[in-house]
Amino acid sequence: MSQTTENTLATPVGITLERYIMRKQSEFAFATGELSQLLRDIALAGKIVNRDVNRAGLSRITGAMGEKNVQGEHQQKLDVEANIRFVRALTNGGEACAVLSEEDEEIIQTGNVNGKYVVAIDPLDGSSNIDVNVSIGTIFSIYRRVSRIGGPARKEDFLQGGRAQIAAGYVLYGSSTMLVYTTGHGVAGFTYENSLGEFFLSHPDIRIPRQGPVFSCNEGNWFDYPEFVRAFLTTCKERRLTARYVGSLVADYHRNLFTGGIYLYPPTAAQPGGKLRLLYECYPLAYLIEQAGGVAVTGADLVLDVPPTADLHQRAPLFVGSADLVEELRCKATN
Ligand code: AHM
Ligand code: MG
Repeated sequence: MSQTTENTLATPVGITLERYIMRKQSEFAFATGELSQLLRDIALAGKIVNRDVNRAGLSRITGAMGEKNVQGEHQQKLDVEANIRFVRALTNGGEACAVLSEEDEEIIQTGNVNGKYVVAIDPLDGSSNIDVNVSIGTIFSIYRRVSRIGGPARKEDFLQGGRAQIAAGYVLYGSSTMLVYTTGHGVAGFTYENSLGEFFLSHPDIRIPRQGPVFSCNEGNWFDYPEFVRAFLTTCKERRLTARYVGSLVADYHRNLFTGGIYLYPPTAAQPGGKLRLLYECYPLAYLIEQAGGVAVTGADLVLDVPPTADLHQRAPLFVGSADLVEELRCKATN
């Protein structure tokens, strides 16, 4: 056997997402497999969007030349395309009765009236980075519906509050593509193996360090930040923390999850309620960070304890990351 072959074989590719989901399912006495199917559907859409993102530059050239692709479909912006991919996958999978998406004002009824779940998604987050080849992501949040099975989903299904989520996660389309999710029993991360077309378990029990070297925010908004945020950022600089801001929430969050750090999107003068959306950005990432040992607040309050209003697309400030850093910020918000 050659040295190269030996080296390749010495590193097993590991557990596929599929097998991991099956194993986890068998660990829960009353698990019926429906949630597992939902996660598979999300992974499938993630793979397709990964492919679309990877050839985005080429598709744009095609679009500019003819406006229609080889299938005769009109070229679409990537975020709209990602929305279609996820809604289709969730519709075809059969378990989600409705989807709430950043791209659509109203709830999308999938027609799966017997589906027990609803899914809130930001299909492609990081709008400003989509066209310039910088990491972007998908964020998702899953609830068990409270409306009657057999009928259409209702707004209330999505307005149960952050603590009612039964699963949440994200897909990061970056230097490698990863799916990271929780079902309330810790956080696991899977890396996509392009040539095999599979996600493999690469990060089994993700824990965010209590402290961290990074703060991530758009400092261009400094003069619009509330005093407590400026005071906190000043202490970060005094302690020589590192500034890192991609401008894609998933990418910034993912980095800080591994290195330790804090991501901030404070309220500003222009957006006193914050910029990020509560239901499909703040809640899922707050649920996941708590599962990884971190903290997420909107200021003085834990994100997951903030009750939703009737607005499906409501915004909230977000401070999320390492427990000690976020608590320090929270203290300043309270005083
Ligand atoms: P989007 O949902 O329109 O993409 O907006 C959310 C994005 C986040 O990914 C990112 O952290 C933030 O907005 C960046 O905003 P800003 O450009 O104001 O710093
Ligand atoms: Mg977004």
